[in-house]
Amino acid sequence: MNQTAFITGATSGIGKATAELFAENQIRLILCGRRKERLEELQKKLGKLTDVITLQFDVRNKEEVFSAINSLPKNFSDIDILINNAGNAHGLSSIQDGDIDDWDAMLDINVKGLLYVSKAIIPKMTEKNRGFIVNIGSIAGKEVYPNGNVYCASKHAVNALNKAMRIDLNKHNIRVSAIHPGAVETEFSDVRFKGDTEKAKTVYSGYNALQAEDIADIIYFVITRPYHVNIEDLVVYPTAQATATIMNKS
Ligand code: NDP
Ligand code: 8X3
Repeated sequence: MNQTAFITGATSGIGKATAELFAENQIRLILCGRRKERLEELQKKLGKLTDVITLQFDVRNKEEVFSAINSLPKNFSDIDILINNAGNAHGLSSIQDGDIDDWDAMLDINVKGLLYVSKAIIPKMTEKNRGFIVNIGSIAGKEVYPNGNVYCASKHAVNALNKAMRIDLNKHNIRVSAIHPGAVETEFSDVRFKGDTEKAKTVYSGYNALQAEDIADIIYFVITRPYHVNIEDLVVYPTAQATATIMNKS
């Protein structure tokens, strides 16, 4: 597949699994994240399968975002697919007990970071009237659950931006899709619970949680439909999950 994909949050979880699957299918990769060692490992491993370049930046920092993207060598600057995946929950507290730094992190990363990256890449798509943006939302962008408040707000914003992008980019022939997973077993809960791995494990125990590879498969399916087909919005649960809060645990 002679295409170039730009994946944010490629150092872990859904982004990493997507990078691996894309590499197996010879999609050229621009992989982003903050953790340099992980980016280097990925470049070494996936570089055996496809062309890979890595960009280390924090999506919260707009100077870093624009300078990293503007520094792409010419042979990587023609981006066909943007996977807006970087994001996390920080904390799980009631609105009255929430930590303001956690709120800032979620809104800055999940919403503003996605906007900065999109703003830097969209002109590369509008100028050729072609491109594909896949936004990774969440069931938290469709429902609000107890103590999810600001994370849910950030993912509701992603849901709105996904729709807004599709509307505004419609005249540029650009496909825009969102995938909204339920529980996926990644480092997500380690981050949410600030490194409390025991607590994080309980989120995925007693049922078969989705794996990052399940979401990567879906992303690959979405981006490989014929160009006239746009899968605009998908919610994906583990079979054991019925809503954001109803989980059939043994
Ligand atoms: P992980 O914690 O495994 O991965 C998160 C990725 O985002 C990492 O690669 C991390 O890279 C990157 N990231 C986080 N903060 C920043 C930042 N400030 N700047 C740049 N990159 C950043 O979680 P998932 O794979 O599960 O999460 C991926 C997406 O899926 C997120 O948007 C999440 O909200 C969403 N999601 C996850 C679900 C789940 O249950 N796991 C369910 C629904 C949606 P690094 O730390 O190297 O910067
Ligand atoms: C991650 C899924 O249910 O923890 O977006 O919000 S949930």
